[in-house]
Amino acid sequence: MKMNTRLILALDETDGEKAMRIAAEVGDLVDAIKINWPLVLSTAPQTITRLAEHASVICDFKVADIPNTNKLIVEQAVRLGAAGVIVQGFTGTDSVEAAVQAAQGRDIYVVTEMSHPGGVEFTQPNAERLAQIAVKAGASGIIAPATRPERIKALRQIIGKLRILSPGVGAQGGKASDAIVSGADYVIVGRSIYGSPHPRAEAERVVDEIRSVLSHK
Ligand code: OMP
Repeated sequence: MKMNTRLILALDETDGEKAMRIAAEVGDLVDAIKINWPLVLSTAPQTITRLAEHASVICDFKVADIPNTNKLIVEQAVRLGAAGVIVQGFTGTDSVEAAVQAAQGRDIYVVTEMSHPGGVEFTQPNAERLAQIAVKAGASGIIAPATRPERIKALRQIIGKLRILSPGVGAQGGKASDAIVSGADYVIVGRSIYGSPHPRAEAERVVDEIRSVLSHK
């Protein structure tokens, strides 16, 4: 995945044609498009391949299974054109390692502390261990919450140079600039872009906000 605007679009739009229109409209403004179950299930897995014409595609399947099943899922995502896949870490190091191997050089990202309020119940107390599993298994990076930027800083201490992708910006209340200043490499933004009447203008606004803090870093 390139590192230019540091914006990743979470395309959870369930109208397939609208999703493709938005992908075409903002493709040059994003470093990747993240696809999750809502769009895959409302269209078809081949949507991954179609989106890959506009940007690198990250499959957010939050894969959470035994090593063999993780491997089978990641292989299919890669076959369809995924540049990265998001997996859960609570399944253990062997399951994440199986995903990393199956990805054959594509990126595996491990979920640590989740961005929503319930993320404090189970994922927050275990986030440091999940980040350690990401490091041990050879993942490319982690997912960490823009809604709690101080946690991005804490998790950076554990993962060193691995990448941090940070969701929770906009609709969930987090700020792109806070996440980047706290050490995120990329921010993940969904509803506030694809749900906007002017998705491109909103994406440009987020990119400008990110650039304004990067120039001071
Ligand atoms: P918006 O809240 O609409 O900006 O979308 C956020 C996107 O990031 C959704 O696709 C979520 O599934 C995803 N996400 C989180 O919101 N919180 C997390 O802790 C982890 C993820 C993720 O793994 O991407």
